[in-house]
Amino acid sequence: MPEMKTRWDIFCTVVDNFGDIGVTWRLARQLVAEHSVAVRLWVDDLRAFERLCPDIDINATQQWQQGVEVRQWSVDWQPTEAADVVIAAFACQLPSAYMEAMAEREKPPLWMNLDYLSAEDWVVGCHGLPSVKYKNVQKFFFFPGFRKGTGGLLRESGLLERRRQFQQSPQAQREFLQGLGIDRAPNAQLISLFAYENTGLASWLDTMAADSTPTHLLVPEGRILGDVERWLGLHGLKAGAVHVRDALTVQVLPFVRQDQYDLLLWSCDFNAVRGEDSFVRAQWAGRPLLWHIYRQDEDIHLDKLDAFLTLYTQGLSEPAREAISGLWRAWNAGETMTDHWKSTRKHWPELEKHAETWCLEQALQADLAAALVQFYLNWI
Ligand code: TRH
Repeated sequence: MPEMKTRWDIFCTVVDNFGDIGVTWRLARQLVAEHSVAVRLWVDDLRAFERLCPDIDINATQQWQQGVEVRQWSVDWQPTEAADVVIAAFACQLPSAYMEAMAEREKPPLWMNLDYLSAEDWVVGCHGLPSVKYKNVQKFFFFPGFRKGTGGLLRESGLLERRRQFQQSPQAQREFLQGLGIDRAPNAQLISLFAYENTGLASWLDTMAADSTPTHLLVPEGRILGDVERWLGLHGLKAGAVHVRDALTVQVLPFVRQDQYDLLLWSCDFNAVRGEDSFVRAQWAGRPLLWHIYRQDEDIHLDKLDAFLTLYTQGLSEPAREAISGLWRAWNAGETMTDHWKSTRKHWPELEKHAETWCLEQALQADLAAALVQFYLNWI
């Protein structure tokens, strides 16, 4: 008799942007590919999903993508059996009929809330703790994180080897970039820019334009484009547009599929990223990065930013630590970037080495999918 696979249901509400679906889609694929479980991914907004995975049929209520059963999570919920493991991503509220189905199971499922990523200390103490209970079904907190004792970070098996091979192959990089219409000048530094609207951008672009080293800036279509347009004095920038201002070439890219985005990060010397998933992927790229954190009420995101900086800058010399911390803080405050960028450039070799060291250190932790599976095995 074939072995019955453990069934997992992952619930995702797309609050805004792409991080919610970005994280859950990545997790779902990895669980299927590496842990041989059956995954249903319930998503309430297939249009956001389609941007990351153009194969998605936005009208299908049920479809299979890379071994994952994708279900449209619509308001008129149809009765369905509850799975063995249930993940509510980022505290989303499960349908009440599904909660009933969980409670009706002979053996209640393992119910977890996959929380937001944070480097703060308290995460270690809260990871894995019981949360609320619904009838006989206990919910648990599952916290991703950078520290020992957290749920770790999403990292597919073989990711760093694939990244290394790609970065060691000028031909693979050239082919990938050419496929996106990018013709990199031999001595130009390549930077990718994925960020929310930012009033600090103009000063950063001014500084790069005035630099003695040329920069080729790659900007996937998205929220920061308005600031780029203002700086260029142009309207209606579209993918494919290339504009040169002194030492700076600005090129608008299409929003690429999720696995291609990794290749973009791996190709660049420096990556500006945001939110949660691109932030983690830029760390796996092993290159220096700039994080635009997702804004939260009462500025609580600034505590998260500081917590990460404290952890990330350990092992850097004092001047390099000040340079990168100053750059990140200015970016997140929308302040002028000029002096911070110049100081960061001064410490470039150290920051490059450090990015690789940080990546390897983080890769010593169990990855998030493996940690979830282990949590389940300990629980049963
Ligand atoms: O899009 P984000 O800002 O997402 C989120 C959401 O705002 C969410 O509500 C919030 O909770 C979270 O941030 C903190 O940033 P993120 O997380 O980096 O997600 C972007 C996804 O888009 C990521 O999976 C990478 C992917 N991506 C592509 O697939 N192609 C692209 O060209 C680009 C630029 C990104």
